[in-house]
Amino acid sequence: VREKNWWRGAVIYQVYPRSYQDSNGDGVGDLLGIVHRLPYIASLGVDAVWISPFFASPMKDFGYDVSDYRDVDPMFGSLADFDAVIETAHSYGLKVLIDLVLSHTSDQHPWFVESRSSRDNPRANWYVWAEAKPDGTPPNNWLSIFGGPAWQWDTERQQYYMHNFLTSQPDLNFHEPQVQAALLDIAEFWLERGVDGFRLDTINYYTHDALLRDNPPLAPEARRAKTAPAVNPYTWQDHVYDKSRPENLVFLRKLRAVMEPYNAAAVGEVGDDQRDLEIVGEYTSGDDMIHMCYAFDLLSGSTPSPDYVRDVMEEVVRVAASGWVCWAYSNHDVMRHISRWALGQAGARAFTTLMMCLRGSTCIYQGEELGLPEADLAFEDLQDPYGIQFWPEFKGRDGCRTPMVWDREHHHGGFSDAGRTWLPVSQEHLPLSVAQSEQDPGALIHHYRRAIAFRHAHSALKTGEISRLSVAGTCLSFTRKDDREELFCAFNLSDEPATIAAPEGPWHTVGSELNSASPMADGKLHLGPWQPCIMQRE
Ligand code: TEU
Repeated sequence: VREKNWWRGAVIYQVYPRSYQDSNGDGVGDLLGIVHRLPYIASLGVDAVWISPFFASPMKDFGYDVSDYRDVDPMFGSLADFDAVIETAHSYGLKVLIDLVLSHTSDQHPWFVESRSSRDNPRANWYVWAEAKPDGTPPNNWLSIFGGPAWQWDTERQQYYMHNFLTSQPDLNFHEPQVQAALLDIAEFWLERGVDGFRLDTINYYTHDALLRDNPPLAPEARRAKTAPAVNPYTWQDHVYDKSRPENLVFLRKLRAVMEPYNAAAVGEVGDDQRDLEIVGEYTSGDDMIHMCYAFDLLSGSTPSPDYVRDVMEEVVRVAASGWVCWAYSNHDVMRHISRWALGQAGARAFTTLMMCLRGSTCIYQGEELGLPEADLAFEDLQDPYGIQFWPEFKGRDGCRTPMVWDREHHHGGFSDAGRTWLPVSQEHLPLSVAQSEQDPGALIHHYRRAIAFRHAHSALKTGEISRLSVAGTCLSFTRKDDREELFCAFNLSDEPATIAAPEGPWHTVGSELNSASPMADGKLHLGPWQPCIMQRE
């Protein structure tokens, strides 16, 4: 039986199955490879593992284009292998979240094959079909994130269909009740198979404006795209009609109801919206809504300054106070944060400690615990269509998707026995491999373990409120408090030493294993470069 609120404050480890561990020598990772590495994942002390899509797929978007939601792609194994993932994970006390991509399917999905075959078949209304304008151009100005219009002319049906992502990823029509019912059935299928919940892909894209109104342009100064690169014209529109529609709430409520008897948890991805935290608030507030949402505020942009982190956390308090955010610094879509923020070891450690002290749940992306930088790939190596489209201004998502490095002494760093792997193993990553890191007491992985354990040892960090957010020079501080304890957390986010006032009252330093500073006799906190100070009220 699952504890009802296990997901609050949980640490979730994201596995990108193509690149975790290859068990059959074809150069691509698979489910049995994950089974083999679950003891390692458990050793990090995380609560759950989120596995990116492993469903049957033509792999145009590497599994985010599903052609059968109820089967495993042969490249990744079989349903029996998936059962082994669940069983092994559970035996180590790990929850399993799978990645449901419900907003769109592959164009090879039988639903789409049928839907495009005529205008009056039983699934004719399952996708978003529309007439051309009289001059033959698309029905409106909506754009695909991956480049070009969001509309593709279909020669079979002689109509346009909508796709937010690739042309091979047609959007399902959530205005059609049968579509919603079919998707809820799929969720139930996996819950029955034993999953502990879902990472829900692109939940704010589910529904579109039924009147197909044009998106208004966005003023240049308002272009604060959170994930799409600036070179992408997608960032020039205000996406009020093609996504983040109020109707999404209705479907999310139904999904929650399906999950409820299983005590399962969902983390929904709210992608690329100017007001993403507000949407997170709408989607996660109340017991009938989904549990948490993944926000992009720490997943993009340059090194977060203390002011930026304070502003984001204050915005959460303002617009999503009764909701629940799931934070991440890295994932399979963005540049690895060590490179994006140009962090050294000390900086990486500081941001890890900070993450474990933030209010919310948290996702760690495979290899982040090793401090892997973004891999540098040649154009010839690229696999991601998004990168190929916008190269060289935007290099795409392959640099964060190269294979995991297990042991530099082994072929392909221990990832695979194949002659060639789907993306090359980064040579720069080899010295940081798991085996090498385990033997190096100064390696980042040990800090991840300590910081995760620290969070688990403090109920205030998992579920407590956050308050008194403040910035002094290069230092950010706040308190976390529940009915058991109150913690003061301060972080010097810079490579220069800094001094701040210690909080008033009887406090003692905790977290010496995280290099937490102690107050000096003068009542001040002298923080070394990147040093935190965490204190507990007596
Ligand atoms: O990503 C959604 C999303 O917001 C992306 O557009 C994101 O902006 C882009 O990948 C930024 O680099 C999800 C998945 O995480 C991604 O891998 C898929 O390609 C996408 O949905 C379509 O399913």
